[in-house]
Amino acid sequence: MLIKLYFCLAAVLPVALAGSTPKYSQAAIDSGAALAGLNSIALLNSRKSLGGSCTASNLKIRQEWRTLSSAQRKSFVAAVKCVQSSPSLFPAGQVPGAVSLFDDFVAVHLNLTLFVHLSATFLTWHRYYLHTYETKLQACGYKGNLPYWEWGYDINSPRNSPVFDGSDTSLGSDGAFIPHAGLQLLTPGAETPIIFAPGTGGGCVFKGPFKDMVVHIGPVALPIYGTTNYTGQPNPFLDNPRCLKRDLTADSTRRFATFRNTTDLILGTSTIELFQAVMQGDPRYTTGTIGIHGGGHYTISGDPGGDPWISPGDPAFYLHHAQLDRVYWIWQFLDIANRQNVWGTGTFLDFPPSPNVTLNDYLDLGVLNKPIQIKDMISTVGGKPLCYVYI
Ligand SMILES: *[C@@H]1O[C@H](CO)[C@@H](O)[C@H](O)[C@H]1NC(C)=O
Ligand SMILES: *[C@@H]1O[C@H](CO)[C@@H](O)[C@H](O)[C@H]1NC(C)=O
Ligand SMILES: *[C@@H]1O[C@H](CO)[C@@H](O)[C@H](O)[C@H]1NC(C)=O
Ligand SMILES: *[C@@H]1O[C@H](CO)[C@@H](O)[C@H](O)[C@H]1NC(C)=O
Ligand SMILES: [Cu+2]
Repeated sequence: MLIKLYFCLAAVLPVALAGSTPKYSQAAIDSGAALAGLNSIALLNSRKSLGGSCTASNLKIRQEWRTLSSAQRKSFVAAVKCVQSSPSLFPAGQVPGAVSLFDDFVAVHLNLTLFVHLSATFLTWHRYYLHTYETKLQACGYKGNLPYWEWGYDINSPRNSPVFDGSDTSLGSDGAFIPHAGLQLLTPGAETPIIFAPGTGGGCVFKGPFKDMVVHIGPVALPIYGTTNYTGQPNPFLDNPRCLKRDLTADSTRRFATFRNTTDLILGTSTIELFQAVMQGDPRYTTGTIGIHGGGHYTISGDPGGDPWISPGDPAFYLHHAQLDRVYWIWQFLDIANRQNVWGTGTFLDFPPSPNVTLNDYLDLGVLNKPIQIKDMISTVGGKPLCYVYI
């Protein structure tokens, strides 16, 4: 009994020695206790690094979806709907599929896909993109901060997740079930595809918020079930109104986005080069994996969620990417002195070859926000303008 308790405490409350990361038992890693412990260390360390305009009194806290009250979750959904009914920022006629400000986010992501994935700017570009989305929600009257979705809780049944259970306090349900073969993903350079067991949806979101949402942009490269082929529109910027589809795929969560996968990434990489590569399943470094990044995306799947170019067209995208940003933040603040750099070039898998990216380079958000230097996106508490942490 005593021994059991001792191991249990040792797993959950490791001694956080200055400058060194604690050792966790496999059980603590698999249950999420280790990740929670690492989050606490990152929180303590980030509170010591506040800079610029970021102070203890204006520090914002991003929380996991299920820790928000029902009222907070409903106000978040209301703000997303407000962004979806706000006018597009593009000059009239320039992007016909950008019917609302929400679609602008999709158009900008689509436009920059080949520069902000498997490149040096993946983490900081998405950090700025999410921050900008958060400010648009707040401009719509939302008083909270961007929530995140911890996939680790949902590996057995994403359908029953508070994020996707179809209740008024979710982001809407799974898609209606349509019998189909599984996804087959042929990642760049791979010879054999990653094959998933079919998801539990495939059709339109049938219940809860976003049941009647209209998707406008794309698709660009939507996987065709049971094949390694894709389908898309010749001009994805045109308006192509259709329902929001999901295909919640537990096989993706279980294989690529478990507590173990996330914790192993954080504890197993000590350079930004490897951290970003393992997170994305970069084929230049790993094979047979899509990383936690792909793991979360293909848990959502569907249209637009399963199309890498336009995945921000599903409101769940932002909670998934906030979790990725949280993992980046935890990793950084376990050794912040050594984790403020970027590595790589500005093109997808460095194709076509391009110069190394530096901290002085700018991140482009098109119509959504002004260009900003990467160095201002490195610390979430740097105050230029970021000032948030995760709990
Ligand atoms: C796409 O990016 C180019 C270059 O930055 C820009 O000129 C163009 O306006 C962008 N289009 C959209 C739809 O964002
Ligand atoms: C996939 O696309 C290729 C090339 O367009 C085509 O030859 C093949 O028949 C397609 N396969 C399936 C299963 O649709
Ligand atoms: C992810 O974690 C699960 C156990 O939680 C493990 O079975 C799987 O092999 C891991 N995947 C990768 C790519 O490490
Ligand atoms: C780009 O970065 C790589 C990795 O650090 C380095 O080996 C290479 O020399 C750099 N290239 C240039 C042109 O600076
Ligand atoms: Cu992206």
